[in-house]
Amino acid sequence: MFTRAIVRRPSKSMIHGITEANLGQPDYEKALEQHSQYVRALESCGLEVLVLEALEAHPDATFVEDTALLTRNGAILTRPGAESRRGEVDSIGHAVTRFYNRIQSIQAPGTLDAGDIMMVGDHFYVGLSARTNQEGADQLNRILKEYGMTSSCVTLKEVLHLKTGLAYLEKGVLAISGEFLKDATFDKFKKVIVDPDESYSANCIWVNGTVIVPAGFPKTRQSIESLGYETLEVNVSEFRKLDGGLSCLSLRF
Ligand code: CIR
Repeated sequence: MFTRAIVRRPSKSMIHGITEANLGQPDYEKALEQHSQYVRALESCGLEVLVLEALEAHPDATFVEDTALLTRNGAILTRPGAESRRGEVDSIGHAVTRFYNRIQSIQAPGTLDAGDIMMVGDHFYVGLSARTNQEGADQLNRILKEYGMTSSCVTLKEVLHLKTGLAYLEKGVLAISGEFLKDATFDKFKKVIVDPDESYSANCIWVNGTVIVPAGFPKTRQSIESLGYETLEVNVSEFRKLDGGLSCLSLRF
């Protein structure tokens, strides 16, 4: 179970965030409204949410997930693969010290975006991607070992982050799409197969028994509900325009 989340309000500069989505510029006012709804959804799942101030100097800073990994035994601050995002980490580090005594950091030349990390109990799957390199994954593995946990790597070919295409829904259930469907690494899971025309919804989040899904993907929502989960829909269209989704917008711990 999670008890808390950390989020960060989008900045006006978000319209200049990194993107390959080709969906146009996000609407800042709409993004703010969607962000508030997202916070309310987390709260309705029982989380106490710390809302950090926007960081105008960092257009992508609302995607807090990438900057830290918060585990039950300690925290790890990342070193994001995109240089323009590295300055986000100090501010997250500051917030994390409120909750964790044990904090380590990924060091150069390692790079790691925590959107590439999927937690399954005490094991962490790490995507090697355009953002996360082998050195970053190796450092993470060493830190997790000190924390009494393990990790293994998955090489990405198409999607931005590991959790762009995968979401662990607890109880051995994995929402899975695209390139990961044929990866034997995930054979042991019970799968919710996300249809190619709903692939964005593979980025959904399990929060204390409820699965929060992005609005507008009825097939995925129904497949998840058919397994007995409660679901909640949140519209994150403005964050999708920046290649971001539900998981990217919070650190849940
Ligand atoms: C980026 O490219 O870094 C942001 N525009 C989107 C980050 C999305 N984060 C995530 O998938 N964990």
